[in-house]
Parts: sequence; structure tokens; C-alpha cells
Amino acid sequence: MDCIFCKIVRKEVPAAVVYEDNDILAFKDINPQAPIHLLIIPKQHLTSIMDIDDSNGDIVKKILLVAKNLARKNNIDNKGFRLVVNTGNDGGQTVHHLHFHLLGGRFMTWPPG
Ligand code: IU
Repeated sequence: MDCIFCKIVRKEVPAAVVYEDNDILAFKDINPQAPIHLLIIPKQHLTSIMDIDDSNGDIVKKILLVAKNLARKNNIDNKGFRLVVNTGNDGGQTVHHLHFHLLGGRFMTWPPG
């Protein structure tokens, strides 16, 4: 499979991994938009949130718990952080493997661009 995040999961492409279990991988974004910018992904290839259904939806809860724990580990839990799931072209999704951005360490403006 040609998916770059699948290659990262298979360790064919290097990444700065900050968390891994049987189902989930988290690594530093190569083009960080904040002092803390991590990507949390399911190891299973799901194209976007649009691939989530009853058969695989448990992964979303697991990812949210990993996000919470990584926020705590990076000391951004008290000041706050943002979780972002860009979806589809208008949503700004450029990598078509579901991923949650965990951004923190600076004040986040709203609305996003
Ligand atoms: P997006 O939501 O699909 O736009 O986010 C994709 C992110 O993946 C983006 O922030 C990239 O910097 C990041 N990324 C990466 O960390 N490593 C890679 O090899 C590639 C993209 I390609």
C-alpha cells in the first residue's frame, strides 16, 4: 500500500514516535504548527472519519484517551490544547489516513483559516 502513514506504521519510513500500542501510533508532525504538534493515528488504514462505523468506532475512544494522556505528558493539559481532524479536501486533509492532530504550547486562535 502506498499510504505514507501506513509506511510509518510498518517502520518503512522513519518518524519520531511518542506512543505506540497494538492499535495506535502517535508521532511528531514533521511540519509542526505549534510547540507541541503530534499526530495520533489508527494503525488500521481508515481514510478519514467517514470510514468510521460500528465495527471500528472503538478506535476513536482509544485515540481520545491517548490524546488526553499525551496532553498530560507534554504538560499542556492545564493550559489547554486543540484536537483537529481535517476531513476531505475542504477540511484541509492532505494525508488520506485518519489522523488526529494534537496541538498545544501556544494560544490557539479561532476560527481556523
Ligand atoms: P492533514 O490534516 O492531512 O493536512 O495533515 C497531515 C499532516 O501530516 C501535516 O501536518 C503534515 O505535516 C504531516 N506529515 C507528517 O508528519 N509526516 C509525513 O511524512 C507527511 C505529513 I507526507
